[in-house]
Amino acid sequence: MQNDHLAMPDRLFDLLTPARRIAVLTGAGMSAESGIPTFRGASNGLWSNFDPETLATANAWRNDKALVWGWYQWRTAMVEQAQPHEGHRALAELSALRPGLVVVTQNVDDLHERAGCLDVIHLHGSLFAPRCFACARSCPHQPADPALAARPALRMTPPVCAHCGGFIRPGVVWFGEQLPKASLARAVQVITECDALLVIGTSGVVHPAASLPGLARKRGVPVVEINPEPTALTPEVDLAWQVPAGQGLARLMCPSLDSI
Ligand code: BJW
Ligand code: ZN
Repeated sequence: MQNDHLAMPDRLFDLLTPARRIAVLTGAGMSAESGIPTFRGASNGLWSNFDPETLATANAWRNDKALVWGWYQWRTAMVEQAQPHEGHRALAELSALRPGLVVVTQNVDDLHERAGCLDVIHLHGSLFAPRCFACARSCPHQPADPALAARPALRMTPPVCAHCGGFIRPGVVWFGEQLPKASLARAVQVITECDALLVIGTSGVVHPAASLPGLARKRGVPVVEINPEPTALTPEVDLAWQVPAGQGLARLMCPSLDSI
């Protein structure tokens, strides 16, 4: 057998097989193999190269809208040019086999949906749901200029709201902001009722999302982590499979790859 560290642990199969309702919590690492940077990666993580205080808070927006809007347009352009990877597709296949499967994601991209996952809860909003900072009305998403994907620091004036003339902001959840109430409530319900929880590609340091696996653990429900690195959640999970999401999930859906 090649690549032994990628081989699926038998225990993972044993934990997932009897589970009727599988919940999946994903973070930035889920999209890493699609070329989307994570936040806390040591060299190319967004927070290693950009300051969250000046880009991902309501105060940052009040101080310099053009800086913030331009940075999010860069990230939107990157996501629009990215494609879901084999791990996104494997989760969508699993959800077709287990229709109760729900993906709870912290990601603001749409790669789960584009891979075919039908039930996705976005805890931290979406790059594709801009809204007015003043009146909160949603505004239609305009695709970003593809050339922006190569230009992270371009300042851009945000569009204005057709209803009140206020500035349109990215539809994401910044530090210090409340998560969308309905999304968080449903995520809590899904994770409280699941029979198994997969936690994929999150460092587990941002709350309240990082508290969700504890709800499953409290009920004795198996929690499996898929992440090439140990995280803040690793000590609390039943099984930590240290593989990249794409490779791991592809093996989960096609265990015969282990014998290649
Ligand atoms: C791979 C891989 C591969 C790599 N395969 N894996 C309790 C305690 C302490 C603090 C708080 C608390 N409760 C609330 C707070 C404050 C704060 C917080 O948590 N701060 C901590 C950082 C200390 N939380 C908030 O402010 C939240 N709001 C809130 O609590 O409001 C309360 C309130 C109530 C009433 C009124 C008002 C307010 C909001 C949090 C919003 C987070 N926003 C961001 C930005 C979103 C927009 C954007 O995209 O720009 O969300 S921050 C950033 O972190 C982003 C992510 O969703 C989030 C989580 O990061 P994630 O996904 O875990 O990524 P990384 O980079 O950290 O980890 C990647 C992982 O992938 C690593 O483990 C790698 O190993 C792994 N990996 N390659 C699999 N191929
Ligand atoms: Zn408005």
